[in-house]
Amino acid sequence: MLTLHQYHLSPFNEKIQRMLNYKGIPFEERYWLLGDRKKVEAFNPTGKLPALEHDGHWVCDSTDMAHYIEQTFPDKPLIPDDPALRGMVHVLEDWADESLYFYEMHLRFTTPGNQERNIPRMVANEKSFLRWFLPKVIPGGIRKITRTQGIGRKSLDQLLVDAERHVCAVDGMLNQGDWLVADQLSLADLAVYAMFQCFRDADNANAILQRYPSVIDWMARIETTTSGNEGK
Ligand SMILES: N[C@@H](CCC(=O)N[C@@H](CS)C(=O)NCC(=O)O)C(=O)O
Repeated sequence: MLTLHQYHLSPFNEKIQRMLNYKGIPFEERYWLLGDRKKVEAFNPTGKLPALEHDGHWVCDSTDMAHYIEQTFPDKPLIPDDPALRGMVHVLEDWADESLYFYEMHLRFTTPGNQERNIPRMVANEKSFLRWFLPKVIPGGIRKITRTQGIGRKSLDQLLVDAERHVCAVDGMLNQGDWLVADQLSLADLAVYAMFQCFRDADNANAILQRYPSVIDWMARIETTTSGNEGK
């Protein structure tokens, strides 16, 4: 049996959930609280989630999980064999995980209006002290991360210009077909989708998405093709 261990509201959950849904592989979900960090570190020393447990075997990074799933359950492939296409899928997945991720996180959890709505959702299941305390420290903690990464040093206006350039890039890629790489759904679509799905929870980023109907249609296509029990 597969168990996906997750924190609430992480885009990386959705990338893996949709991959498993598409391949028709049943899995259980276990959600951990931010207050459970020590228990999480017992199976993943980085303290990060998601983590995948498969009959006692652990995989602890969503990219590693995606490759593990693809190797273990090769039907309905999501990572192409062709080296050029495989390279393109890798580059797009890495762009989503290592660039778009910081935009969605910064916009959802540190910008006015979005922060007040999304942080309570993130901590809704924590014990009462942490439900009170975490909203006071999470925005500052995330700002520290994005300042170190770089984007957190830009003005909000500049960040939104960048975000629109990213959405526009996907819009441009969709001029050539229904999916980002070649003519079929791949891990690249799921990774980028997962970040744009989080953009929807930030009013300023969602307004950008809404200006690109081909991107909205592509997101709907992914939802139809990979639906299951995701979205918690
Ligand atoms: N590269 C990792 C990133 C996972 C990640 O950053 N997860 C966040 C939640 S969105 C996390 O666990 N944060 C807690 C922490 O950094 O301590 C992956 O692809 O799985």
